Amino acid sequence: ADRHPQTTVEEIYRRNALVADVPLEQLPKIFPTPASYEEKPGVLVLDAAGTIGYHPDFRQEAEYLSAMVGQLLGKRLRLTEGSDQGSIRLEKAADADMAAGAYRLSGKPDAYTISSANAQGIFYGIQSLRSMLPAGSKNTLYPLPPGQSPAPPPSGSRGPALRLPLVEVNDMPRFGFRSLMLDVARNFHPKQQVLKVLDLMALYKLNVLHLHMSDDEGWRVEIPGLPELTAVGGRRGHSVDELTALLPSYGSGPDVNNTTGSGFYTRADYLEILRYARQRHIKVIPEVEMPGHARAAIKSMDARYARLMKEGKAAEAAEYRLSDPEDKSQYRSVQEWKDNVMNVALPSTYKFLEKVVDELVAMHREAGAPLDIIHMGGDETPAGVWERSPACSTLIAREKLGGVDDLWYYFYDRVAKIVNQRGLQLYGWEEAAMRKTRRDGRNVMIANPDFGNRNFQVDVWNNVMGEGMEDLTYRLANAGYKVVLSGVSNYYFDMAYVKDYYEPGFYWGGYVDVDKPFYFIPFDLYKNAKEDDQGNPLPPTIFTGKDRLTEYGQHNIVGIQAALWSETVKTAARQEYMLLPKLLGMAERAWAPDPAWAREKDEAAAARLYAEAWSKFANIVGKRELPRL
Ligand code: TNX
Repeated sequence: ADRHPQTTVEEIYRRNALVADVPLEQLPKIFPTPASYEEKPGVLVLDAAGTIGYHPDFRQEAEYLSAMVGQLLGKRLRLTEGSDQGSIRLEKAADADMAAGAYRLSGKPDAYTISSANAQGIFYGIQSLRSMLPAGSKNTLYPLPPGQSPAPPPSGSRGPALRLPLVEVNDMPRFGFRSLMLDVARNFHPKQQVLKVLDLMALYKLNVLHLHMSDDEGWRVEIPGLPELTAVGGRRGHSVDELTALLPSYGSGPDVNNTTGSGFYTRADYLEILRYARQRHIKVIPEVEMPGHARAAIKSMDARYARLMKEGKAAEAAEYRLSDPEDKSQYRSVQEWKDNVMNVALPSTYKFLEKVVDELVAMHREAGAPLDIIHMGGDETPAGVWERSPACSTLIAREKLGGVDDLWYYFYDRVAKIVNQRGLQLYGWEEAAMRKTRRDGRNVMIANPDFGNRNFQVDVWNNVMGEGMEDLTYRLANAGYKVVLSGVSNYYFDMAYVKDYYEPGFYWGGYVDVDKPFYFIPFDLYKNAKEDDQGNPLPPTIFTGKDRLTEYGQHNIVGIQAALWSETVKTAARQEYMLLPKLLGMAERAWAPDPAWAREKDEAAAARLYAEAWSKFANIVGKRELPRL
C-alpha cells in the first residue's frame, strides 16, 4: 500500500534539498570515500577479450573478479598468471608494511592495476572498480530506475563493453573492524538472504558479520550432538498472540500476520555461509547469547533432559542442563520473559558452553575460516536472577563471593577461561565488562577493572539510557577494553526511520534515519559535543560525555557496528528496508577518513559534505525505490 510516500530514496534526497547543488561528475566515483582520489581524463574500455593478470597470491581474487565482470560481459575474463600483463592486473605491492585492506588503484587507457601487500587490499581494490561500473549493471544489486537504459557500448568494441573511468587511488580503512550484527534469532532469516547481505557488505567494504544466532525466541544453528537445540529451539514455541502480548511497549511490535519465524542453519548451511564470507574477506563471528536472552537454549536443554530421563539415562540427562527446578528466583526481562536466564551455579551450564564453543570452532576450522574471536553475549540480564537459587547460595559461600552481584563476575571469569583456553578472544555486550560499585552513597556502573587487560572486546550500545552512560565508550576504552561503537542512537537499524505511525521499527532508542549513521563521528567527541544555552551537553546524535578519551583509550576503539535486531524484521524485504540506505552512512564512517567537518566543527562544510555523500549514494544505489511494506 502506498501509505508512506517518503520511503523512497529519491524523496529522502529531496527532503534534504541539498543534493541538486552538487554535480555527480565532481564526486569520487568510489564509495566509501577513499583516503586519496584523483580522476584523470580518458577511459579503459573492457570487453570480453580482456584478461586478468594476477600475482599467484591473489588467484582467488582474480577468479572473483573474472566472474563478476563476466556477468556483465556475458563471458568470464581469461586469467593469466603474472601481474605484468592483462587489462586488469592484481599486483603484489613491494611495501610489505601496507595495512590490512590498504590498496592502490591506478587506471591507464590500456590497463588497470590494483596493488596491495595483502589479499584483502586486492579485494577492496576490486570493490572500488565495482563501484565505478555503471549503475544498473547486474552485479551492483540495484536495478536501473524504470525507463533508463544502460549506456551503449563504445564504437569499435566487440560485443558489450564496460567503460571504466581512469582514477588514481591510495586507500586504506579507517577502522579494522567494520561490522554488521544480524539478528537471525528473533525471526529467522534463511541462508540465501545471509549470502545476499554478505555480497552487499563486500560492496561497502565491511569485514565482519556478527551473527546473533540465539536468543529467547530461537536457536538458529545446528550443533552436532545437541539436536534439541534446533528441533525445539529452532521453532516458534508460542503463538503470535502470545508474542504480541509479550511486547506491549516496543515500537510497532510484531507483525500479527506473520507466519514465518521458524528455521535454522544446518551444519552444511553454516559452512556455506562461512565459505562465502571468507571469499569476500568477511569474518563471521558467531554469538552464543548468555546468561540472559537464553530461553530457546534453556527450553531445548529441558527437552533433552526430559527425553533422556524417559530413556532411563539420568546421568546423561543432567549433562547439559541450563536451568535448575530448585531455583525459585523471580525476575522479568526487558522483553517480559520470566524464564530466560541460565543458572550460573550448575556445572552443566559450563559444559554446555564448552560443547557449543567446541562445535563452532570445529565448523569454522572445517570451512577454512578458523575462529579467533567469539561473542559470548552478556546483555540485559534482569534484576532478581539467582537470588533464590540454593545452588547459587552454595556457590557464593564456597567461592567466598560477596553476594549475588558477584556471580556476574564469576560467570564471565569462567566464560573468559573457556574461550581463552581455546585460543579465542572474548567478545561480549558492554554489560559483560561492567561492575556495580557504590559511589557517594549510590550504585554506579563502572568499567570492570578485572577484565580490561584480557583483550576483551565489547559492543558499546547504550548511549541513551541512564545517568552517566554517555561516556561509557570512553571509560571502557580507557580501562583497556577493545571497544566497538554500536550506539543505539546511531547504529541500531531496527529503530524506525521516522516518527510515523506506518513506519516499521522500534523507537525506544530514538529514530535512526539515514542521517544518524552518516553523521556519527567516532571520537574526539567530547570536543565536538554540542551544548545547549546552559552549557549542558545535548542528547547525543554523537556520543557526548564527561570522561575524556585518553590516547591509550583511543587506540582501543577498534571499530563500528551496525545492529539489526529482528523482533520487527520478519521478511527479507523488511530486512533490506531497514538496512538500506542506512548501511551506507555506517560504511562511510567505518572506512573513510574522518571528514574535515568533524575536525573543524564547520556546519557549512558539514552540510556540503553531507550533500556530496548523498550524491554518491545516488550514484551507487541509483534511485532505488525502497520496498513498501
Ligand atoms: C536491546 S541492546 C537488545 C536486544 C533487542 C534490541 C531491540 C542489546 C544488546 N539488546 O535484545 O533486540 O534492544 O532494539
